[in-house]
Amino acid sequence: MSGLFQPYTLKDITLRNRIMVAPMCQYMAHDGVPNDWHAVHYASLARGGSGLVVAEATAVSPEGRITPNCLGLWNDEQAAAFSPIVESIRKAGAVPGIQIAHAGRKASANIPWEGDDHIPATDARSWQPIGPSPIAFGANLPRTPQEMTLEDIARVQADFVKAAERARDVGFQWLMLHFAHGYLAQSFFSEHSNQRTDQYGGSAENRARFLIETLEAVKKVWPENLPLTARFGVIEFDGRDEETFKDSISFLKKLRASGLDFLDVSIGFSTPEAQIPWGPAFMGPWASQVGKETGLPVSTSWYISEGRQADALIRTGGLDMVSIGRPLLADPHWPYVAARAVHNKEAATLLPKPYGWWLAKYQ
Ligand code: FMN
Repeated sequence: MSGLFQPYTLKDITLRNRIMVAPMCQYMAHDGVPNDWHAVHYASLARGGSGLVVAEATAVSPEGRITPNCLGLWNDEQAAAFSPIVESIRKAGAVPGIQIAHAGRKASANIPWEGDDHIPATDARSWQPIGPSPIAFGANLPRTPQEMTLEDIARVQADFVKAAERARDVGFQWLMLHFAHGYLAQSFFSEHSNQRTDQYGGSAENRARFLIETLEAVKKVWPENLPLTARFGVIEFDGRDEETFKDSISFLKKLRASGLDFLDVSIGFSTPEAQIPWGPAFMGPWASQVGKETGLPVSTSWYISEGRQADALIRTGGLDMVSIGRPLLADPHWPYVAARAVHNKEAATLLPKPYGWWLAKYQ
């Protein structure tokens, strides 16, 4: 049975272990362009020993950013600035991945440590968020999105395709479509945010249409030999999970048939009223169930913080990978610490020689 430190192969890509750096927004970009912050951040994470480094939610268009300081991949300047970052991730032995995203009705917000709320419409830094229906998220994000026309839908899908092409050309080898967390794609799937009466709303099948079409369009440009993956919120913790989960499974089976290779299982975050049972690895059983019912390889994140716990999730918990967020912010060398915890004799080889050689010599 595979453990956390066994390599993982998907299509032509082999990861040195089952640890994915979860995408984590840094809110440090200007005009969507990566800079020295991102260069150091991603190189450090890759040097820390993770198998896969997924760059944060990167907007496919200016209006698709969560905040004015989010990364983007809608122009050549942004793509060129990603190039050395991709190279540094590869040099450190990790596979470079990227999450491409559109924030939908949650767009045009202040960065978390400056309010985490919608920028008022009267502020020159703000822009008009769009969504499937004119329904606001509420709470800290009260702005009502502009309902997308069919032309808007086609344009955003084309933006996803163009961003995927740039990601491909710049050397990313693992693409993650952001279909989760209440952003645009998830908001098409959820009845909390989608009350359309056309072919993109109503039945679960119609609410899945935007996501399936987007994947199918991206698949046409993404290399066949590289993983085409997504992150999707399979439930909302809103009291209607049985029905939502059933709809999610039917949708994911279709997405798999359309070419999805791997799913990072997450939460919908479509309503501020959700009652989420935060706790150690609490999404593990849901992800395992998704894997069993759809046949997709899966990962999940949320409060997976210990090496032995992560190893058990791979060995017996039904996961193919773990997606680690905050523990890697606390310590980019978390994979080394986790390897020590599971008594992996090769732990120090996860780190570059200037670190690992000494740790192996004097442990
Ligand atoms: N999830 C995404 O899908 N895309 C993001 O860009 C993203 N940005 C995040 C930024 C920060 C600073 C944090 C803490 C989380 C973010 N998340 C994002 C969620 C993480 O990917 C991850 O799922 C979450 O932190 C739970 O995992 P953890 O308990 O290991 O931190």
